[in-house]
Amino acid sequence: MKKTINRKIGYLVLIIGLAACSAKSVKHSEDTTVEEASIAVPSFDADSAYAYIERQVAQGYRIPNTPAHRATADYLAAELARHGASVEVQAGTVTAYDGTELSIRNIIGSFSPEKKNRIFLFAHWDSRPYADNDADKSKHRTPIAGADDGASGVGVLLEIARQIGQKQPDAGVDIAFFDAEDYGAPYWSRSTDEETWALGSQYWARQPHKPGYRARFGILLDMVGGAGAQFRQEQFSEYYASGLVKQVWNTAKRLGYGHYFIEEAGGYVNDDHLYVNRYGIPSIDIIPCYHDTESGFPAYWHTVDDTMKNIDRATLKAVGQTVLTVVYEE
Ligand code: AHN
Ligand code: ZN
Repeated sequence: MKKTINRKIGYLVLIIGLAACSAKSVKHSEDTTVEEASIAVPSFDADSAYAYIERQVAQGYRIPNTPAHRATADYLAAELARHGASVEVQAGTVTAYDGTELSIRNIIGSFSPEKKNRIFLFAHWDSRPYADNDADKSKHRTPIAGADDGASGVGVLLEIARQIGQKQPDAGVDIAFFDAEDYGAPYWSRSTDEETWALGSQYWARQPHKPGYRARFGILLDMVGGAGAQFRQEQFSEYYASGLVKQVWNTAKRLGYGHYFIEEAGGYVNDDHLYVNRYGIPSIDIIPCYHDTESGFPAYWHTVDDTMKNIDRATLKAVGQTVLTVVYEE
């Protein structure tokens, strides 16, 4: 009996081993067995990502022109550098929907900057100054903690940076934390101008951190930590980078995360990836999309309930392991 079980486990290990190598061995059929072993994908540590999210939320509201915002920028730049990235902090001024001049910082960490084959990973790091989707109208001018909306994408990318620091993938990777994504016009401003959102990535697209910067593709992580999140296929992503949408959703399915990455169309979301796409890097947005909430986003979106209590390590693992796998298989 025991022998049978052992043999079964043995076969299981063999099958998993073959499955793990199959993608790469097709692409590089001339590679030796030794080189194939080097493509093993690191294990994404969801506890680490969770701690990175907690750390950002503990810093306070990451709203441009505030001390907590400046302190967070310093922390994020230092953390990328600690993991071995060459860091550029792009400081600038943009004009908000109400005419306020915002001091912003886009933070970009580059791994293996000499490599031509590059992947661009990004998230916004600011948090919204208004809980203008809260059921309680008296909260609409209160800032949100932005545990999911902002901090989650950055937390996953910091953990990916930590993994890359320990073991370089074949591709060069650039990780950008964009500022002022979430300072868009609230309803009381009477502006419906979509361009009041994503000010940091718009700034970067006009003036990239390196002139003529190129990457093969980009992946945006936005609100990737909510318990039971469902990532449907966002439609600007489908328009600009349908092959990458398939690659990411197939990778998730292969890893057993098909219940997070649903193969259905989501809505069109005006987000940082739109400006990276217009700049010329085909990019997708991993973002929850629902048909049963008014906003199409999770119920706590832009409310005072966007706190750590919604953040689930299992979701962070699903997203982090999927993106890490895509990165290491390129
Ligand atoms: C708008 O609501 C216009 N865009 C959604 C992008 C977003 C906001 N992501 C996080 N917060
Ligand atoms: Zn937001």
